[in-house]
Amino acid sequence: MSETCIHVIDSHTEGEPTRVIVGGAPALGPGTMREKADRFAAEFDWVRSSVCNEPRGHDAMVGALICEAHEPDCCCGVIFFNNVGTLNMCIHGTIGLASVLVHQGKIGPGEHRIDTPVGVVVARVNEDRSVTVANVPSYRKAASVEVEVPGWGTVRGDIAWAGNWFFLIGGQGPEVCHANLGALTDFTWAVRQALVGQGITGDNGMEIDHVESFGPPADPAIADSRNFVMCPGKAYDRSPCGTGTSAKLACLHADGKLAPGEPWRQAGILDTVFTGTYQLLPDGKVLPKVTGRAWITGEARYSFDPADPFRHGIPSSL
Ligand code: PYC
Repeated sequence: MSETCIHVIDSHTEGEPTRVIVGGAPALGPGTMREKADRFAAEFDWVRSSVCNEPRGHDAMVGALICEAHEPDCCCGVIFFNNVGTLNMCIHGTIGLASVLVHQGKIGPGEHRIDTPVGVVVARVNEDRSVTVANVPSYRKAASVEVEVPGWGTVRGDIAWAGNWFFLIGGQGPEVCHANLGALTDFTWAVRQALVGQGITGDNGMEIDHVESFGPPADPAIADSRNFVMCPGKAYDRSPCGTGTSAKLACLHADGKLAPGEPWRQAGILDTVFTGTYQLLPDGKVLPKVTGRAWITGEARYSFDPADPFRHGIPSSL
């Protein structure tokens, strides 16, 4: 009855879910993590959809496929994916992955190199079970870029790379608070579509697929800022978004507003917090380090009944 069985362990990182495939995944063969991610997208999209989409998942679900690393000295490689496709990088997911590996007894406190499609990141499991992720080198590409957004007017934002491409907006659009989830979704999605429509991209024409809006924190004793992050599948990040926090660090550095090593406490829309710092690299880019916590929430083995029309998930309505 079952053509295959996929074994997953679920967690959430400061509110944002990660579903790690720990067994039953297809082998992706040799190559770099980018090549493996491209092969996963081209040949095994049913795995992504089975894991992230309804009826097993939902629009906010982020999946993680553990692979053999290509780069030396890594404990593993990982491909992140969501309701619509693969992600370049994901820090909340890396914190979730490291916490799952700790849960399984595969790693302990200390530093662990993890290979991703955009480069090697280092996850440090701290004694208190929080995880600090040293991201890929990050930078602000452009400041105060204008985009005409139908229904919202001219919106200005910074464009930054931090493992994903971000458009960072401050002081425009709906107030960044939980009561405004619908309006924030409409605003940031309209910005994302306008960026695509007006050909505003990251380097090498890469799509800016994350839009981040900032406002003041609920409590300045706990955080320096609060964000709302729109992800590529039109779901908002329940956590403060680790790559989004990294992009913010790159912009704060570029504006001379945060010194290397100085902590930045980034709250998300649920008021959970990632703490970020950065190190300045010789080429002027920054190396962000983001700390957060994940909790294991469950474990499942998926079966695939050939008679079930939705065994490979219901495609996202996007
Ligand atoms: O934490 O980097 C992150 C992330 C990206 C998309 C969702 N979370």
